[in-house]
Amino acid sequence: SDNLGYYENILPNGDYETTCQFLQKVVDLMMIHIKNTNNRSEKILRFQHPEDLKQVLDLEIKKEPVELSKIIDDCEMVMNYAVKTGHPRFFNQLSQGLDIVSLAGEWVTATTNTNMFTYEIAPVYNLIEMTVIDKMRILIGWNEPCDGLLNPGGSISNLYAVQAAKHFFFPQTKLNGLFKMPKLVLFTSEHSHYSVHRAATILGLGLNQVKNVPVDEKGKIIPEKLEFMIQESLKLNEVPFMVILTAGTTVLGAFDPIEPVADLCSKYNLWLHVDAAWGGGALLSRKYRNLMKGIDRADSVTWNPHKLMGALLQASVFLVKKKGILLNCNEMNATYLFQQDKHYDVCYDTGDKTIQCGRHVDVFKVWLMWRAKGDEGFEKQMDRLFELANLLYEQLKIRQNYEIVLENPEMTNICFWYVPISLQKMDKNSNEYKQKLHQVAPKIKEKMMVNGSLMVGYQPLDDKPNFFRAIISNAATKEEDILFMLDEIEKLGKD
Ligand code: ABU
Repeated sequence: SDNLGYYENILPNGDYETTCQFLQKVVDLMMIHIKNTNNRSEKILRFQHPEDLKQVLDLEIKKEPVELSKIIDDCEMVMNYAVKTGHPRFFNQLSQGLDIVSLAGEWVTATTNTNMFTYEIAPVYNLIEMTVIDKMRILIGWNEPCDGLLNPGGSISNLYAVQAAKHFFFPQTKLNGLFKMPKLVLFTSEHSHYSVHRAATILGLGLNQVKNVPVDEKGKIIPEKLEFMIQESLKLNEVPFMVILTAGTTVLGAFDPIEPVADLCSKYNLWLHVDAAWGGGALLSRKYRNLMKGIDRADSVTWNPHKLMGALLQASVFLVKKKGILLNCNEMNATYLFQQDKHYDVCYDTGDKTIQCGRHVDVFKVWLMWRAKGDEGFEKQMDRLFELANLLYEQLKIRQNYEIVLENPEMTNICFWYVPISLQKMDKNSNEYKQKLHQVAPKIKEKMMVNGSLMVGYQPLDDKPNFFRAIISNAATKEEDILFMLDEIEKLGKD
């Protein structure tokens, strides 16, 4: 079976048996990767610097074909050097884990290889997308059927939000662009995701028209400052049209207060978008959904199941309360694709609502895992993540080499400094201390990656020197992994 020969031996022109042997070998390798991902004694990664990695890999696409056995080796090579993002000690990104049902969904999706743009070629997937959007709509608390799409990432979902808000208030911009328009201004917090700013550039509003509202010590937008800034903008004859709040900021995990900002949006007639890309999963928990109290008052919401809910990348949902707006914004009526005289109800063709043409099937793996867990299973999963985050926080409080960045965090982002003994006696307000502390996390991070034992992200924020941000969103993580993280950082960070 090792002698599979070349590409022409497998389907569509070769035989089914050779195809089975070839794919079985790839599946066997994937099963080893899955096993290793869940094995704590396996490394998370085998780090190589890019120039060194290039030396050990054979990446060239040659003129002549390579044998299928070599193609299998290529698959093995990729998995050998892949970062095991589902490893229980991977705390680096908001998206973590390797949910097996979601994986099955992704395999089925790949096997059925289709495009979401029409019901014609993706009938079940389009019905499933509508089902998932409606499920999320109910959790948000909107009473009427809404509109929505799965998109390639939260940044694109936020882009849809700005586009929808602009179109709602200024539909003429679809034809005229911003020609002869006043300055259209949107407000978001200093700690919101950078995709908000990028959306303003993509849509031609300009970065200067994004006003960054100050946050409090917990990283939450300050509604009084927001109102002041709206009024200042009006005095300058600008046209405020939108506020973007964050439910779970990227670094601190802060939840902006939705109710008072929704009041301001009603008062000044502004579109309210809530970027719950990260925090959205908490809506599945009765204990934590109140973090987003008032989200039902939003005009639109971003919610990424590939983050807290642990769906495989990628799965980002944009939901919008006003039905029809996505089609109005984006409709181009390509007659080769969206014929209106098809023999079925063409409202099930979703393609003309999007900014894409081809759209990957992201929804199946989300739906499949949700079915497998049920709402009850997801609620348990969410509560467990918060429980583990709390354990980490409590441990940090009692360990003398750590300092907490954000007291009483609301989300499963736990931010902290490791303070080596040599720095512990220094004046914490001195520049020298801050400069030295700033260098600690990158050094420890390098050691983690070279060892392959642990991955935790770090960053500076405002005037704070580099600190670790541990994200708890992996269903594989247990108490022992939280303790390991802190022990390992102490080990790697010793003076
Ligand atoms: N929204 C991008 C996620 C960034 C992170 O994983 O930290």
